[in-house]
Amino acid sequence: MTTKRRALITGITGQDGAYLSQLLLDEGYEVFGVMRRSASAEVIGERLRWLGIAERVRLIGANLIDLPSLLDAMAEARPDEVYNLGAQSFVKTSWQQPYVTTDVTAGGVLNMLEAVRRAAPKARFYQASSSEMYGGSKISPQNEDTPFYPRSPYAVAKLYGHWITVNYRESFGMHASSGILFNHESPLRGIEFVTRKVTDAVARIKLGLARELRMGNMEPMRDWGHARDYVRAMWLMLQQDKPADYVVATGRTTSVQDMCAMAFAHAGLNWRDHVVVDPALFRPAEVDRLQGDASRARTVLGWVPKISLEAMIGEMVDADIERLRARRAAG
Ligand code: NDP
Ligand code: GDR
Repeated sequence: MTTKRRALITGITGQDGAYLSQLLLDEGYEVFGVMRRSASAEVIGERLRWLGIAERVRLIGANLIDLPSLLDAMAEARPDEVYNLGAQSFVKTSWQQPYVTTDVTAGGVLNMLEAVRRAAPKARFYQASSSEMYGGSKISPQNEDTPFYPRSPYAVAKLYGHWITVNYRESFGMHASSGILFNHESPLRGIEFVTRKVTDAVARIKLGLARELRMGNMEPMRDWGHARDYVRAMWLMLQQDKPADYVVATGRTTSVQDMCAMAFAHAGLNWRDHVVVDPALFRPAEVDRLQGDASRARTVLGWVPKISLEAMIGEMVDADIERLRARRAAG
């Protein structure tokens, strides 16, 4: 009998953690996840329940800012692969809570690398880096060699996480890879992010529960893909003999306004009838345009995205309509 491979995921209760868990379970892994203590634990497992896998993953109480708890998590999970997806991941919040963002999103990576080095030295490590690190770059499309220019406390923290991962790989020979992932979404996206905010509003308007959607800056352009496609790239990175850094993107960039128009049109609505631009929702510094060049991921990993933006936005609108209908039916 072959023993099952074991994976430990931080951020397992988030969007990517849920889809990655599903993929790893399908691949026959035993999946462990770090969950931070919360008074609302039953709400936090919602995404895993949505995918029907909550009973199949093993949750371990730990926190990215608490190294002893991470060492204990390593000892319990004895992982072959570690995916560090946990973070304060909302860019706008990073201006309101820069210290929390730095402690978790930057310092948490160092804690994880130390925990792996000390307690699971053979494990392969994945760091969830971000296209936000390119921020103000004037070079487009962006690839692994494009210089970084972070434009938020979040992006600065991610840049630290990226370089400390590279440094531990080069210093200690760790199998540590950094995935520079561009925006990816799904029906499990947090409601504060722009795609889900829009698809939820479209569903409310469609069902007569709301009339208006207040938006921030409609001009920024993003390279949006589907989380289900992107977690496959994470896994592929850790299946390689050699660790490396990879851009993961679709190569197509779309404005917030065009994405918005797409979502309304999917429900037979016109965005111009409902959207109000509110300057109070603008960010202190904006990232105007992101577009990734995922040639390395395509060549080395054989990774290509399968789900189009139109299909994804349609899936998200339909899922939000379904959720609201179910809530209404439940009273
Ligand atoms: P989410 O915001 O959905 O999930 C974040 C996860 O981190 C949650 O499980 C959260 O737990 C956990 N977490 C937050 N703080 C701590 C802490 N102190 N200790 C332990 N866990 C903590 O993010 P996504 O799934 O969208 O993204 C996954 C990762 O990929 C993040 O690092 C993000 O920054 C990065 N990324 C995401 C992209 C995207 O477009 N989605 C693109 C590029 C990078 P809880 O449920 O308790 O809040
Ligand atoms: P982003 O995602 O900051 O790119 O970070 P988000 O969806 O929050 O914003 C995308 C763009 O939309 C503009 N925008 C609005 N955004 C939000 N959230 N709400 C609004 O009302 C609104 N109006 C306009 C924003 O200004 C921005 O330009 C995401 C996160 O998942 C990060 O963790 C990840 O690293 C990056 O993607 C890649």
